[in-house]
Amino acid sequence: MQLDKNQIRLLNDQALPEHRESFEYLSQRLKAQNLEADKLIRKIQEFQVAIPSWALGTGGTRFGRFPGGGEPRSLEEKITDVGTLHALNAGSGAISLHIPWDIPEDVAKIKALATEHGLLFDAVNSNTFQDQPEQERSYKFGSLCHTDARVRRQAVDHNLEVIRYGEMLGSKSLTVWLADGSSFPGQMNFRKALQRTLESLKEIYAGMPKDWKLFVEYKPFEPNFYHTVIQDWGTSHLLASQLGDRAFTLVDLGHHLPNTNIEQIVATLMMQGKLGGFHFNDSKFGDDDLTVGAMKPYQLFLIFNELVAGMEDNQSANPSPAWMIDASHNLKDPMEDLLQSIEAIQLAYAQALLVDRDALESAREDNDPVLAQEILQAAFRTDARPLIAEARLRAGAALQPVAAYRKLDLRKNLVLERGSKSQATGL
Ligand code: RM4
Ligand code: MN
Ligand code: MN
Repeated sequence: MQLDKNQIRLLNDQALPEHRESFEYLSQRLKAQNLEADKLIRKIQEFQVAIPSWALGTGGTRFGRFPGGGEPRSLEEKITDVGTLHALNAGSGAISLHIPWDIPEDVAKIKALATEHGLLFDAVNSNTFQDQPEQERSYKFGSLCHTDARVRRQAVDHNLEVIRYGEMLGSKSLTVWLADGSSFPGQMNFRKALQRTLESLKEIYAGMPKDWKLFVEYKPFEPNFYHTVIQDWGTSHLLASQLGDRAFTLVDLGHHLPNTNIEQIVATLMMQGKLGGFHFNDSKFGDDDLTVGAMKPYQLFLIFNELVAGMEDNQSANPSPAWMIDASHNLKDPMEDLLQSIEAIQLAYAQALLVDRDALESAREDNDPVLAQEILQAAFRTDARPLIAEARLRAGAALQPVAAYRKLDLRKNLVLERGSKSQATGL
């Protein structure tokens, strides 16, 4: 199902008078602060966030799963769903595949379909955290860190295979997230496990095409509860540094212990030119996979404040990070959740673009925390919604994506087309 642009236009027409009024007002306010709305809109339009293929179905917890129906049954249908999201918000122009959940059978057809929807293939993700039915050896006690060289071999080979799939589709990076670790004190030799992981990653790194990047994700807990081999950004950075120039750290917002200063991690990594990828989600306790911005929008803004500072810093050698939403949905319609997430990301980005950086820098140099806070919060408290709505409008997308999704009855149509019992591969 391809969304008809005319339907979006008709809905936009209804919301246009009110939008015009608020956009006009905001543009004037921004102008008074020497900010050009047109320039900001272009930046917002350029900021594209990849949708992971596993986010289109219902997730669930280990206690249960409550699917909503109409889930994509194939990679083609997943691409179509991301296409629908992109048609509505013009901000999710890429898809990130997880192998083996999304093995492309007919590469030419998959590529053509993605192009039809204006989508690129972002980082490919390997999966050595589950055993697959046809798999010879188990990852129960780890993969790249395993004590048995044959298990490590299998895990390395899997990653090399994922790279091959990515190459066929035009991806330029591989994300490695490992569930490796231990659940009981004494179970694993920390040093040996890390050393073996490094050796395995070296092989994967060597197997990447020369224009590819390797993203090393970290996580302090889950599914292992005592130790994870790559527990934090420091461990990831250590590995990335030893691997080489094309290895980077990947920050996933849900992969921190409560109250970790993630914005500081972002600043440090960007200063080192080592922030490669970014996974968005929100949480209260851990890796909760909640809608981006649902819980801590100010923290998201502070993180974007550092991301923007890093991206605008000409001295920093940090390449533009690969942006992706990483969430799996338990209660909401996944499509609505993703629309809300993209909106929250764009909003935080737009607000971070409004920060008066020169004034902030002098407040810092003058050791004036009061003024620094005024400057940051002036940007955070600006209602930037008309700006991102205008960015969408100019790109032919919906002024109000969630409302449009509902008014067009898109979930109902998906259920009619795919049935109420269809189940997507993924978590
Ligand atoms: C992990 C991690 C990875 C994602 C898997 C599905 O917690 O965030 O990025 O690939 O979940
Ligand atoms: Mn992640
Ligand atoms: Mn995660």
